Amino acid sequence: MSNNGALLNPLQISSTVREALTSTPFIDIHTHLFAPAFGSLGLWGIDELLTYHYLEAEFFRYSNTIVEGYWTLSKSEKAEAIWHTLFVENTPISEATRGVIAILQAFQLPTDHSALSEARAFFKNQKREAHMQRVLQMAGISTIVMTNDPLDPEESPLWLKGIASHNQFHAVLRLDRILCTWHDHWQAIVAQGYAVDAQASGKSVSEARRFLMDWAKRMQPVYMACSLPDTFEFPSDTLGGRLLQEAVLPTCRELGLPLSLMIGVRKHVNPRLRLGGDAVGRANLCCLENLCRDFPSNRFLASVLSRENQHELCVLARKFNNLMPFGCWWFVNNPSIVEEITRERIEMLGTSFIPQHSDARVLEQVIYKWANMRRTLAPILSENYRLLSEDGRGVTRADIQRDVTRLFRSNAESWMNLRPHT
Ligand code: RAT
Ligand code: ZN
Repeated sequence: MSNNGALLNPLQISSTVREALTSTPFIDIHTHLFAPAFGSLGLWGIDELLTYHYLEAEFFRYSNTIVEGYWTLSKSEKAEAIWHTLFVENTPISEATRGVIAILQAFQLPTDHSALSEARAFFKNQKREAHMQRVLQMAGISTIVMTNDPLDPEESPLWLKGIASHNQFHAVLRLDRILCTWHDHWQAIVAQGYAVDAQASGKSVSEARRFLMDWAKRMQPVYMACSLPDTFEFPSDTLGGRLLQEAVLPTCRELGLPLSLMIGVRKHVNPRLRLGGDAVGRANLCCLENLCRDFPSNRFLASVLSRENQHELCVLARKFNNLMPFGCWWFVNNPSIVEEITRERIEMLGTSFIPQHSDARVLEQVIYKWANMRRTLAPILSENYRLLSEDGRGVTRADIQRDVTRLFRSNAESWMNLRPHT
């Protein structure tokens, strides 16, 4: 029997799991990162890391700075204020602050009170493309899936001009402005040459379909996506419900693309905090049940924001094989909750889910977010293999490698129609 086929003892299981998690390049299926051709839309470096909206929200827990005053500061002034408040005057033990420390440490930069100027000098000296490759290598990821909004005033002109594809970055056609805020954006669709109106009446739906088709041709997306409120219902006799049913779902079917639904965000509960001002609400996942049942030829990727919805999502995935749960999103992307969700998913779904995405907005965040996932997952997987061995089915190195590949590569590859990596 080859080494790969030998049964492992508990110690060997743990080290093999760690090895497989370290050596397998992951696919990051939802980020807000951009390929280099998108220029300044792609954020990187220490000032961007410090002004991440997760940290901005934490900053106001400690600082008396008036929110409106904060927004008038320059990027570097904001970064300095956050550094001083969260990293000097307080101990950075929250998940998001610890992430910055882990990044500094990964580049062997100082992590103490005086680290900011050295970090700035370091990032200033990096050449963008080479730095990007190094970061992906450090994070152990081969492939990044972007979030691309055809109605974003900064992004859409780049696509319309034509943007070179990049073999490590894949596009996603994001639909929030179409499905959730049509009233504010239908005119931008008109400006791009489509005959839609404010009520999405008449030929608006077929024009919206033509819009999606044209953008899909331009972006070659791996899926379409929308983030939805906790109050989302389907079916629904609303403008968004109609556009989803009559424009988005048929276009996804025609193109063989999955639709990713991220459910449970309560937008702008504190608008003064801007991006950091959204909260969470428990959703009624009957919407997902109805979609999966009534549209069996559509495939759905789903992530839910509320901790209380996670178990229900696993149950639904057991009922519908056109549903793929993915990631631990935003407020549930903390080690204690990731652990709980991932245990639950393995127990209920085996390896038929996608455990994590980074949601990185700033390039270097992939380093700590993926390190955290590997660290949280290693003992969980090891324990499951130990239990399996105890129950009578020994595990081999080949079993473990197959499972890790499935969780972090091939489930995503097959759902997004990506050619497997060789
Ligand atoms: O996690 C985040 O950064 C959020 O602000 C959202 O962007 C969310 O991930 C989304 O894609 O809507
Ligand atoms: Zn996101």
